Amino acid sequence: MRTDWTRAEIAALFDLPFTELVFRAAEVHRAHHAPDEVQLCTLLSIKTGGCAEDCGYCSQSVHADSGVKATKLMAVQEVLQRAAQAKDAGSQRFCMGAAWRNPKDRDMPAIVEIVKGVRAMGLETCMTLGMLKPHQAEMLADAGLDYYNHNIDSSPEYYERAISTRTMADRLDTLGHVRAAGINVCSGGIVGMGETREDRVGFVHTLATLPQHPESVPINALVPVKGTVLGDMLADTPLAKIDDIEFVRTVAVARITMPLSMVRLSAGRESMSEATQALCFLAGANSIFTGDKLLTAPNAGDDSDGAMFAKLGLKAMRGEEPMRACGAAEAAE
Ligand code: SAM
Ligand code: DTB
Ligand code: SF4
Repeated sequence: MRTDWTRAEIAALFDLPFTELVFRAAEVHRAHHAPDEVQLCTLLSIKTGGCAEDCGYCSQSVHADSGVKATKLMAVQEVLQRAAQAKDAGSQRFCMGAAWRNPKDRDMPAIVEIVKGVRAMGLETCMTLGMLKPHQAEMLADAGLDYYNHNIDSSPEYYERAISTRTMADRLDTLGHVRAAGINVCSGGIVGMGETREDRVGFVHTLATLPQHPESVPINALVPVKGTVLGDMLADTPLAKIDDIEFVRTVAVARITMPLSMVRLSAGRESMSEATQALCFLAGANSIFTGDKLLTAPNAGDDSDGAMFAKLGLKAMRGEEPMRACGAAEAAE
């Protein structure tokens, strides 16, 4: 798969007439994935709030005045109970998030126990715990962690405007440690933070030119939370909200430039119409978060998703992802 995309090529994709862009993305999607299958992932916040980082979009930062209460790391048994419920509801992957700048070594034994327990239930496991040291990535790999989520979130230029307590280079270092440990990479970002089209080009360019594309690419639309820098800014300038068509364009360009990746329609789906979501699925999105809660923000919910899937003729992906099969075939060539 190409990892030498130029910014000009990606900008040219964004500039295509909308129907042409979506058509091309749908062609790429069909060449590598079953177009009627959508992967279902369930999120659980295993440690909420009180995070030292100052990400301008996040309700869980100590720098935000969002009213989110900080909690301790959830007990292993409680996490396993929630994972069992997710499995019963048809989820394929269980994604666990902790509001940490980075995990401390003393947290790792409990995290390892959680990964082993969730995996033993036959669910794919994903963790997002902040920055990792190489030895922590190794510990997660040894525990059998399938995916690590660590988003680059925006273009390198816009990143510095949204976050000051760490750099894009820190982010890329952690992604390198995750790859080196042999864990699948989940990395994407947020659109609708007031960034420009050029920033969205830079965002997709950064992901599509990584030495290996992330296996999962979550695309979040900013959920504006009162008390966060970006949530408040958006409340003052409602026109800054991402346009639905521009959101679909971002999904389509991600699909074209990273053909084998699972592209996840992530946060922000709750306030998206079914028509916009349908366009995203046509343009190559093939994964969602299920349930009525993300980490702290509301999500669409299983009832409305069930109705939407029935209306659109979509079904839940089961078992081995087609992407992996394609990856295996490619490696064998
Ligand atoms: N602390 C870890 C980290 O930052 O990697 C893990 C949790 S963090 C909440 C995971 C991701 O959620 C962020 O990288 C960001 O893309 C997304 N996110 C956080 N707040 C959001 C919001 N209000 N709207 C949309 N996406 C959001
Ligand atoms: C990702 O890209 N989106 C998820 C997951 N990775 C961890 C998180 C979305 C968080 C939305 C805001 C909230 O719930 O606080
Ligand atoms: Fe902390 Fe992650 Fe929220 Fe940033 S996005 S404040 S690192 S929990």
